[in-house]
Parts: sequence; C-alpha cells; structure tokens
Amino acid sequence: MKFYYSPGACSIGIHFLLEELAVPYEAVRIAIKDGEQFKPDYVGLNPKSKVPALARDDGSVLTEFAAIAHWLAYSFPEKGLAPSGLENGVRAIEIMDYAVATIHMQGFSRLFRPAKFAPSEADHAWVQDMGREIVTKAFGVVSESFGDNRFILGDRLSMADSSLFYVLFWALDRQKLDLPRNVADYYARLRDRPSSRKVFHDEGIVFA
Ligand SMILES: N[C@@H](CCC(=O)N[C@@H](CS)C(=O)NCC(=O)O)C(=O)O
Repeated sequence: MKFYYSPGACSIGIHFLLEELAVPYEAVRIAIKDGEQFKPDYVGLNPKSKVPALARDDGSVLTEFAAIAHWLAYSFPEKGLAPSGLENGVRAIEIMDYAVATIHMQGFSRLFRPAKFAPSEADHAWVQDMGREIVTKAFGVVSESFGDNRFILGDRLSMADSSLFYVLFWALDRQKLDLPRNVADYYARLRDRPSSRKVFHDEGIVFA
C-alpha cells in the first residue's frame, strides 16, 4: 500500500491508524504548502487533489478519510480496530462524519483558510471567530457523549478515534483551544501512544 499525506494535514489521522494497525505501507509525502497536490502525477492518482489517499496493492486508489479508515480497519480485522456489531459500526460512522464534515470542513477550514469564505480581508477575523465557535461547540458535543470513556466507542481504540486524533491535534496543539477536560485528557492518551509519537516524528512535526 502507498499512503499519500501532507505533514500535519488531516491525513495524519490515517497515518496514526496505519501505525496502530502495524501493517506494511509506504508513506509518500505530498506537500500541500508547495502545491504538490496539483502536480500532474498526483492529479492522475487523485483528481480531487487532496490528501489522504491510499493506493492499494491491486492498484486502485481510495480517497476520503472515512472510506480509507473503514477499508483499513475492516481489511485487517485481526487488529481489532473495526467496530464490532451494527451499533458500534454506525456510531463510528457518526463520529467520523462529524469530525470530517463539521469539525474539519466547517470549523477548521474557516480558521485556516478564511479567504475561501470571504474575499475581503476585513472579514477574515469574523470568519475565523465563526470557525472557532463551530469547533468549540462541536467538541462540547463530543465531550457530552464521551463521558468517562477511554476511547470514543468505549474501552477499545477503533478506527473512529483516528478522526478525532487529527481534529484534536489541530485544536490543542495547533490552535491551543480550551477544550473540556475529558476531551483534552483523551487526546493526551492518544498522543502518548507509540504510534502517535512515530507519526509526529515521521511527518517532521515539531512541538514548541
Ligand atoms: N473530504 C476529504 C477532505 C480532505 C482534505 O480536505 N484534505 C486537505 C488537507 S487536510 C487537502 O488535501 N487540501 C489540499 C487543498 O485544499 O488544496 C477527506 O475526507 O479526506
């Protein structure tokens, strides 16, 4: 498998999942800051010009965070990261969709790229405030549903945690947001795992 990522981007959640699965893969860096997602070779592989993408051993390419996470977890069931049963399965989809479609796309996109939402620079602070509000509210919802769980679906890590891993990395390590205690503690547990430490190292992420 070839895994396409950009350092510190949402692909870091899939990177985390791959390390947790401990399966062989080749990581290929596509630096968004240098526009490498628009180079013909990458567009040929993923016309969406986004990371993450996963080229599987049969040559087919998977895109979209939740689809990649789903395929990885269910392709290696012996690793225990695929949710068991219908209820856990739909809860995993529910949380991944919330992390990607709401927290990332609605919230962080406004914080990181305000110009995509308002052409005038005078409006950017307002757009970013709105993004911060969306993210903060969403983590409040996550906190309520989380309770005293160790991981988002209960006692065991699952594919769903990989989506929260990346949005929490952005919220706590990048934006230094003040989040509910149970959510911050949960991220501290994820961040302390050997898989996260390896991923941060391999992506060249340096903490201040
Ligand atoms: N819906 C996509 C979102 C992927 C996405 O937005 N990736 C960002 C990095 S976090 C990207 O590749 N951005 C490149 C660009 O916007 O040019 C998914 O679930 O994978």
